[in-house]
Amino acid sequence: MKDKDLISIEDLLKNPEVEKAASNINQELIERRKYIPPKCDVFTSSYTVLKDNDEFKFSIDREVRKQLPDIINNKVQSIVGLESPEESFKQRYGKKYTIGIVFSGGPAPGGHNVIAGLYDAAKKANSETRIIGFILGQDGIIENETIEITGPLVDSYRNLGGFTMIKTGRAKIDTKEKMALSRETCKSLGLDALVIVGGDDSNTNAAFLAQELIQDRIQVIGVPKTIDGDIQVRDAQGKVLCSMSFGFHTAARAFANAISNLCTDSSSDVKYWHICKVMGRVASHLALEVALQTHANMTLVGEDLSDYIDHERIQKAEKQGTVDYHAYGMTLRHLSRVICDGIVRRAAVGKNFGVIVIPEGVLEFINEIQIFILKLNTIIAEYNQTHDTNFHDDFPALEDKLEYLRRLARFEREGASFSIWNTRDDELFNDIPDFFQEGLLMERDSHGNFQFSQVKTEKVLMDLVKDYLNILKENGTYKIGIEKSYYRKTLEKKGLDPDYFGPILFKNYDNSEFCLIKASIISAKTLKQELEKEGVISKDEKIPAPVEKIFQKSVPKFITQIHFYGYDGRGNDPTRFDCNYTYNLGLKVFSLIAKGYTGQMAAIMNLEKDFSKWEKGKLALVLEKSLVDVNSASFRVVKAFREKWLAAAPGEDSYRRPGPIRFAGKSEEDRPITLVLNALDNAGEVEPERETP
Ligand code: FBP
Repeated sequence: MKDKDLISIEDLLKNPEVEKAASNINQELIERRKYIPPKCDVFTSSYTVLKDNDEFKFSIDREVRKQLPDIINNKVQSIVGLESPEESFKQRYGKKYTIGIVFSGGPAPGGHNVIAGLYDAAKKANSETRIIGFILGQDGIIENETIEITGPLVDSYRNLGGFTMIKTGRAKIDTKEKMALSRETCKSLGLDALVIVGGDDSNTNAAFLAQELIQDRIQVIGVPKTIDGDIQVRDAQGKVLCSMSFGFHTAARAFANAISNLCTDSSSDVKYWHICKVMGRVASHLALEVALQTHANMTLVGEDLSDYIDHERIQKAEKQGTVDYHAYGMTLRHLSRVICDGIVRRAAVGKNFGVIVIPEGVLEFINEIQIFILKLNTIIAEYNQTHDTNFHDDFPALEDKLEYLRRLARFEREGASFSIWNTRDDELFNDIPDFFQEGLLMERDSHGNFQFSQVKTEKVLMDLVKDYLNILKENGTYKIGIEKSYYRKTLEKKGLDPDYFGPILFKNYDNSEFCLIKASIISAKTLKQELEKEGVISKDEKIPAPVEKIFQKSVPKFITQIHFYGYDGRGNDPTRFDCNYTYNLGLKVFSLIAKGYTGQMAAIMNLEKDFSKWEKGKLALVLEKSLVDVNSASFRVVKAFREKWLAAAPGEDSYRRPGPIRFAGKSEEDRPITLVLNALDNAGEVEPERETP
């Protein structure tokens, strides 16, 4: 285009289309901000009141009872609506509160709606009530860094993802000093209540903070969040109090959409295996949901692997009169073999492509790696404690760290007192690739957690897979199956008789739709030898071109594309399920505060059912992470369909298209699939999906 045809930059920037493109307010944002999540029936009443719910029983740890004497006897509460309570109740309910709120840990879609729900309920009860946000996680409490949460601020974040409004952090109030500073902050701000939105650690911490602040009459309420889906609270009899933390559905749906697109691409261009690592620090809940959403060809579930026993190896050892201790527990090598088996079987029916889902925390369930992680965690913690410094500052480079470990192994060899790191550990550790050593030795997060998201788990596994596939290729067992009709056409076109060459080239010519070249033919040279042996060609003759073409087509190339799905899904705008769930959690938090409770965790029951049956608030105190239950309905379904989804058979793959998260419109599913399936075990009945109001 000539210069004189160009619109001037001044005019260009004034153009309404350009203004629209340059604005950060688009239609999706407008619709999201406008959306008003429906309220559970109980929250449509003028007031809410809490009633002890004796259905739930807990076994309480003696030490916890000692440390949390004033809150440990809290009962699970159910919320009921109230229209005309007594005057004293109205006064307490409508009193002017100052409420602090903080996000803790990784962002989870829906957090802003917890604030919105709390804000709306609190302001409805008394418009003078103040909501104060602590900035950047619990550091904000320790350091008294706050922001006033106003109506316009809340409105600008309604139904939006992230924790952007007040940010988050991973600090913990875990020392007497930090506890004292936090208490000071809460008192100086005149807080009536503090709301901690966080994971299992933060909610457990919240219970201790509640105990500490009871003397100041400051209530502490926890709200369970994490995309990992590993906060699932049950009572001692297994009754479900909280079946899913918020954020899980959105993250899983976002991952599933991206992974489903890869299924479509890979089955179109048929040349890549896509390796998709999905977040979930330890538990594989997200991977399981993604499997149900997408029907990817292979999905590893860590909890399933940890149950593994290699019976074949045990029997072999028994026959030899020995014991094979390595047969007990999954090894990386064995896992790579399982993956290779799927790849080889698909290749045999012409599918040299596919999608594998690997949970971020899978290494936690591989026996040999678990032992390394445990040992290294202990070594680093002991070092820090003994020297009152930081292991990683003292040994910044990998070589320094390895040298320290070598020293430990030497002490052990020289008969010094018991050492956690022995020569065998050191040898095994030195056998693994540098980048993986570095990953295993990397700094733990502030909660002492091993940071799986920083380790290239998929690379570790796929390197082993590639090595083994090369071995299988060389011994002739990894081949691409050639469709018989294609083979016939190719040979006939050049006047060759396919039925003559078929039994010479293939091991299954007579009985299969996809023909596999004999194991002994692994190169052009071995192909020629075979043809000579069978008297098809003489030493001086060339391999017939169509035969060579068929052979070349049978040689597999294993090309991978590696993906990590984590932060992207964690930052997604919430699904309607998460919007509604979190808004009602916020409303619930205010009910707990208005009734004067402390040391409680807000939860919504019956999430697996239709919205009209979502229920009230409940409580739990000290939380533990919950893993995927391999006896759950959702896992059993995935296991039952494993073979179908691997699709190592002629014909189409069985991929499912969940599509992108649709905020408006009718086609968005309204709850996570795992939630619905797991409820089948508990109740035997599931509410049909209904359009969300
Ligand atoms: P939370 O447990 O705090 O909710 O965080 C979960 C998570 O997203 C994990 O899935 C992931 O392993 C981890 O956070 C990543 O941590 P970081 O944000 O520090 O990289």
